[in-house]
Amino acid sequence: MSERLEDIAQAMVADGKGILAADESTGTIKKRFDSIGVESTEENRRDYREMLFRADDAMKNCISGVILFDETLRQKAADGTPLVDLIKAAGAVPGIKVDAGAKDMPGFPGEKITEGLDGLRDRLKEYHGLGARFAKWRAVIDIADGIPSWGCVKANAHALARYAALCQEAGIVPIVEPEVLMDGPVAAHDADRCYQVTEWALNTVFDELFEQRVLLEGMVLKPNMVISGKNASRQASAEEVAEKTVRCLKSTVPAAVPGIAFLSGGQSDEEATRHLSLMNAMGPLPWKLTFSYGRALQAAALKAWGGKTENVAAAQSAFSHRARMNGLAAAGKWSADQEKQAA
Ligand code: 5MM
Repeated sequence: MSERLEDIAQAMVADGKGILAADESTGTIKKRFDSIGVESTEENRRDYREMLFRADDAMKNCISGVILFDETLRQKAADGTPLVDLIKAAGAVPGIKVDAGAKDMPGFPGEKITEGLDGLRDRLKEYHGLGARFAKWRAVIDIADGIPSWGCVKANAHALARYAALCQEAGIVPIVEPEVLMDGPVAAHDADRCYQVTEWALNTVFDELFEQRVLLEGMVLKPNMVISGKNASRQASAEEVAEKTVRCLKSTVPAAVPGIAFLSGGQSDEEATRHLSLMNAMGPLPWKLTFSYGRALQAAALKAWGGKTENVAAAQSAFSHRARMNGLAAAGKWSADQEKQAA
């Protein structure tokens, strides 16, 4: 595969494909495993992820890249094959989460700042040697009374841009993920409030990317959709989410960016698919629009697996089903009927 940043970024948003976010840190994967009553040991985490990466139908036809956690990038399958090689053999690009997590921001109660810039240049060099060709850094923006603040939006955008510049120096495509959370506490957190905050965050991020001389052609944006908060008194329809998201992105994301790969952020599997498909059906658009889902790609597979070897085939078929549905959505061709037929 070409080593040019622009080519890697294009491969990550290839037609009808999207990214599998399997980069749950140790605490998050433990929560996922707790939900199915499986202990979060290194071996179980390996078995679960190996099951996903060996799901040929999904991996070869619908997945362009996989975001890994540090442990997974170094792990071997049960037969000794490095997990990275399974991903490459399926024709997908291996990626690595490089942020050190969103921590309480000093002086800004209720807000977070993502850490991880110290030593990042050396870590990126090592990750490149281990096969990673893209990376991910997630900034978290909360919505609440008086939140987010300018200080928080600015500091997170600056860190994202510093990270992106370091990635490109190392020959690694940065996924830039400013996530405006949908689980805020306030009833007034409707889709319009999400629109304002998302527009603000994205404008600030692209200002900072420009100032840090980041090559837009060699990055992928991973934003939230413009959606009502979980506790909003009014819930936007799927059509409204699609229309507002596309409008917000068109007003903030330069056309030089090759692709936008959404996070699912707590939407149900089918909602995340429906929204993506509606947006793509609104084309032509200046960039590719696809998925980089964690929960919305894995939830059904995780449940079907349940930690048991005898369930591997069923879990792989649950994963392949979701991946296929999202592959269709990335082309604007998903429908509820197809969902039922394929299931
Ligand atoms: C897979 O989850 C990712 C890692 O989360 P932690 O660092 O908290 O363990 C997460 O960043 C994920 O890639 C994005 O939030 C998108 O995942 P969802 O589930 O929102 O699609």
